[in-house]
Amino acid sequence: MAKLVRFGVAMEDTLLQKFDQYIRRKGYRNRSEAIRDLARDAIIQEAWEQEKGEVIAVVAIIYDHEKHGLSNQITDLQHHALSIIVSTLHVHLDERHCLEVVVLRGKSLSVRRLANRLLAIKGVLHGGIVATGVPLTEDFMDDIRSLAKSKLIDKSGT
Ligand code: NI
Repeated sequence: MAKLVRFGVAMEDTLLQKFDQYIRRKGYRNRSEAIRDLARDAIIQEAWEQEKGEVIAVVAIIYDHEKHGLSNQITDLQHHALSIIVSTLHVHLDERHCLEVVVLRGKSLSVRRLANRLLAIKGVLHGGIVATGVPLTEDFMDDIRSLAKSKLIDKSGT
C-alpha cells in the first residue's frame, strides 16, 4: 500500500473558488480526493496518447444487427485482435438493436486503433470509449527499475 504524502498547493483565489464549486458539483468530499482523481486522469490520458504505454479501454457500441454484414464485421475485427481483447459482452436490447461492450488491454497504439475502428464501422449508431488503466505507465516502471539498479550499483561501490 502506497503511503500518503501531504503537500501544499498554491493557486489564485478565483481559481480555487471555481475548483471548489466543481468538486461540489462532482460530489467529492474534499479537495484531496478531487486532486488525486485529476492526477490519475492525467497519467492515464498520457499513457493513452503515447504509443508504448499500456492502457485498458472499454468500448461500447450500439448497432442494428439486422443491417447486412454488420454483426460479422464487428465480430471479425475482434477475432483478428485476440491478444488485446480481454472480454466481450453482448446485450440484445430489442428486436433490432444490440449493445456490445468490449474490454481491451494492451499497448495504447493497438488498443486505440481497434477502439476507434469499432466506433467508426459504418452502421454503428452510437458508441463511446472509456480509457482507463492502472495508473503506472511503462515509463514509470522503467524509472523504478533504473532506480533499483542504480541503488544496487551504489551499494556495491561503497
Ligand atoms: Ni444482439
